[in-house]
Amino acid sequence: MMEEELVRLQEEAFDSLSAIKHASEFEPFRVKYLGRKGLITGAMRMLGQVAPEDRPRLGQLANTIKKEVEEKFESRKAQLAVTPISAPQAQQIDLSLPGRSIPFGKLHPVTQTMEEVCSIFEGLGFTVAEGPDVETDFYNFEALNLPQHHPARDMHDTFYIDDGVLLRTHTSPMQIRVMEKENPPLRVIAPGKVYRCDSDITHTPMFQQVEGFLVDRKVSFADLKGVLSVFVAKMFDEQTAIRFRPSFFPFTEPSAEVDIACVICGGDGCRVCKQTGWLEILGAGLIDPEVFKMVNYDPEEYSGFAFGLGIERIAMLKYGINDIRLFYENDLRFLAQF
Ligand code: 2NL
Repeated sequence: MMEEELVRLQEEAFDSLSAIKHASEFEPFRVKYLGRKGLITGAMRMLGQVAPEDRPRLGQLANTIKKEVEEKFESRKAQLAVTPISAPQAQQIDLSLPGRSIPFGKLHPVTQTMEEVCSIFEGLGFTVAEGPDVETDFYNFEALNLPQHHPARDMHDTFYIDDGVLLRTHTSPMQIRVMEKENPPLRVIAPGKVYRCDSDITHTPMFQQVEGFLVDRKVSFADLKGVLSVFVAKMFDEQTAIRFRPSFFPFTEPSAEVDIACVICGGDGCRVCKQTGWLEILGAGLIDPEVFKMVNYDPEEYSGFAFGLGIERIAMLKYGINDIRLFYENDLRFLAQF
């Protein structure tokens, strides 16, 4: 009777040892079977009640069982401490291989160029003003000396949303909003997306622009030349030649287009500069008195300059890209190069 019970206890202990899957299960096992109040210890204590002639045999059996359970307990513990990778799996894993590298994202080349342009002007004391992409006809055209039916409006192939509501064709509306609210002296740049219904290798329907203006007493064309020369020196190369060509914008008078010596051939003439040696990078001028009247500034007291440049155009020159549409195709093979 006692013998059967001892053997069953051993089987039970062995089974539950084999079932152990986690190190945290060993201590409860030890307490249950091998502890001072455990099942095996309890069975040994019962030996005092068996017939004296059975006692040596059963005592020996109980000792053996206790020893075997203790041994299996220790070996199971050791086994679980180092669970080796099973053989077929071990052959497939080459522990000497380097880890997989995680690809880094980066800023879009147009964003990088935008940040560089803005930080140059911020370094010259300009503050940044941002505003809505959807504008009214008044801020986009009227206030900039482009009345309804003015022929110069044709230059800006406009996306209209509603009567008098449109996608801004330049960021100048933001400059008007600033001048309406604040008084000179002012030094402000307006970066952002602008929209024109136009698409070919030098035009996308959406492009990005930075416009800047400065208003104070006695601002002259020389101040404009100084600021833009510093910009070109910082953006391109300290030695880059710069020239101003007479031009026309409805919101500036006089107006100029600004060229830099070709970044490819250095001025000798090549395909990029169409053999002229020069590349146009921005438009600028002295703010037209008519614009000042629209924001209630006295043109007799104040003068100012303004300029506008396309960010994609600057990025194309800086990185030697010949098709503006590449910027907006989202091809990682192109974008990963910057
Ligand atoms: C270009 C030429 C230009 C301006 C933008 C401006 C803004 C105000 C008043 C007067 Cl509020 N002018 N902006 C002036 C001259 C040229 O942009 O080719 N942009 C890409």
